[in-house]
Amino acid sequence: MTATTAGPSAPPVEGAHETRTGRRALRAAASRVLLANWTGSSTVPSHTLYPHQWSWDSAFIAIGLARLSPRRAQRELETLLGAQWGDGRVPHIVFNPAVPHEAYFPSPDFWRSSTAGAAVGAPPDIETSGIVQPPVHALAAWLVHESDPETSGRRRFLERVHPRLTAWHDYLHANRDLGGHGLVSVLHPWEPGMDNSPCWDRPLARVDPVPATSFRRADLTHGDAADRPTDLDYGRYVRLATGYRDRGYTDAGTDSGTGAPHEFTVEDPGFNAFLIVSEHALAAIALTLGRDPQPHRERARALTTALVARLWHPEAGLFLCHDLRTGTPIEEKSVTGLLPLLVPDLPGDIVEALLRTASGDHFGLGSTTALAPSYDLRGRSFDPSRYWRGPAWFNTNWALERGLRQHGAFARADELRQAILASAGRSGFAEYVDPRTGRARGTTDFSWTAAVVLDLLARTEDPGQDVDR
Ligand code: 9WN
Repeated sequence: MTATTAGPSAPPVEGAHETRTGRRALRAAASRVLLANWTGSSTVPSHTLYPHQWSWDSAFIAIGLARLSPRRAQRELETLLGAQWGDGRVPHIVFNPAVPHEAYFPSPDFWRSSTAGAAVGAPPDIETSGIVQPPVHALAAWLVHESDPETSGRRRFLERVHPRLTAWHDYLHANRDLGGHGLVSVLHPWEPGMDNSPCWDRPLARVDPVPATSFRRADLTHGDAADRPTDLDYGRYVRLATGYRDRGYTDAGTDSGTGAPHEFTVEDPGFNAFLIVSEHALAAIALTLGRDPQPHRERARALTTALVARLWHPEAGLFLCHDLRTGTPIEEKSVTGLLPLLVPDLPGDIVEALLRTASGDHFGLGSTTALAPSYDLRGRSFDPSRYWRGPAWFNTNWALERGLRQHGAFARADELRQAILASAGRSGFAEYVDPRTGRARGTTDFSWTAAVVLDLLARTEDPGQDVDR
């Protein structure tokens, strides 16, 4: 891996999705973002703010890269899976040794994976973080394969990734059902990928923050402080990660059903929805390889039952996170509670309710907002700019588009697809946008924004596509 520098920002592409020429321009612009963010073996989310490889980013990136270069998409996932730990976990960051430590906090010398994680199988020769992110990878591997089965077959891509993806899911099932209820728990707000969501405010309030003077944030060098978490949040993130590291990244905690000894243990609907979809993808992969798909289907079925039984709240009209330490639901409406739309076997009344909630006052999809916000428009903590506390993100909207289409809401899926394309192009492939105005927030030239554009364009009639095999 080499450390590469950022190229010029993508200029806004206005109304590009509406004509054939426009779609070609949008595709070219999105391709330039991914090509510029490629480091030789994987893709950085952003050269400035996130100069390493991130786990769920790589899954979305691979889905988009597959439309550009199936080989590169395969490499993206295989690089990530190459950093898998012996216990099966796929770390949330794989560090590029060529990038200086000051470029991102927390850096490898904070996580110390190769030493602190040695007992649970952290690789000795690659530095990574020790926490995880949502398991979008098997879904990504399947979509990468499907986009070009011939190249995938020739390169034996599925054969190579299947054991690693299975080990990853095994880790989650065996080590992360911290409540013992058949759902996977997250033990740090970075794990569900929606770091600063108001859903974490209450469980995080119990965590004693380390002083802000004890660490040096790198994100504020590149990002606007109004778009990012506060120092107090960071103090708590650091406390939780330090505790996990100092316990050798061990997960034991199922006995009490409260997730002890972890101070923060939450069952998150989005994380579990991605796991269900990825179990279905593993079933499809197993079938393609002539192996038994049944264990994956069985797991998907059991997870779906547990998801509905534990996290569905009809009075709220969506799924809620569940705080294992207090044994109570977290009464905040977040886009994570809509993500189970991705799950194929969801009961019909729940699908109907989710569709109503998505377009109702709290998310405004298709009425007051073009893209679903990350958090309740009417919530006490709504902030249109700050990180996961209101802005609309492109990966979650891509997932919702897929969920809408899967459940037959074609017109709404088409509308959302057009909105994603328009907003991504207009915002210079922003990390996230103000859900009411579409104004770019966070960084630009953001990889998964470009990736979901490439995927959605390829699913659009006449995308004007050339693929490098
Ligand atoms: C911490 C890389 C990642 C995304 C997360 C997003 C943000 C990191 C940070 O960036 O998190 O993992 O430094 O804020 O919240 O979803 O994977 O794009």
